[in-house]
Amino acid sequence: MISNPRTAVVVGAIALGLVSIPGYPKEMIKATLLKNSTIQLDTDRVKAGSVTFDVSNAADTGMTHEFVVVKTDLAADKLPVENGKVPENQFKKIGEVEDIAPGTSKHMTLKLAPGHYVLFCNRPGHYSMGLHASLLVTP
Ligand SMILES: [Cu+2]
Repeated sequence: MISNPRTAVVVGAIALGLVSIPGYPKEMIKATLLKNSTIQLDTDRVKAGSVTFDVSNAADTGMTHEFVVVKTDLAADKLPVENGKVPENQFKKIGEVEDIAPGTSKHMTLKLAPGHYVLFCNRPGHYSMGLHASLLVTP
C-alpha cells in the first residue's frame, strides 16, 4: 500500500499521535506531583485549545493524590481554604483526575480557553502543603 518506508513511518507516527498535524494544534503538559509537596510542570504556558495533561504521582510520595484544574485570576498560592480543602464550588472547575496512587500516572484532555488556571491537589491538607501550580493559556 505504502511503498516508501519513510512515508510509512511518518503515517504510523501520526496514527499514534506522536506527530502533530498542521492545523490541529495539540498541547501536552507533563505534571508531576513530588515528594516535597510541589507540582512540577514541564511548561507553564500553552496555547488555547485541546490540552492533554499527563499527571504522574512520583513513586516516593507515599500518598495518593488528585489533580484539579480551575480557571481563576487568583495566584496559585492564594486560593481560599476551608477545612483543609479549596472550596471547588467557588471556582470554575474545568477538570479533575482523582486517586492517582504513588508511582502511577493518569491523563486527561481538556478544552482550555485563554486565561489563567490553577492546578492543585485537593486531598485534605494537600493544597496548603504546596501542591499547586499556575498555568497560563495564551490565545
Ligand atoms: Cu495530594
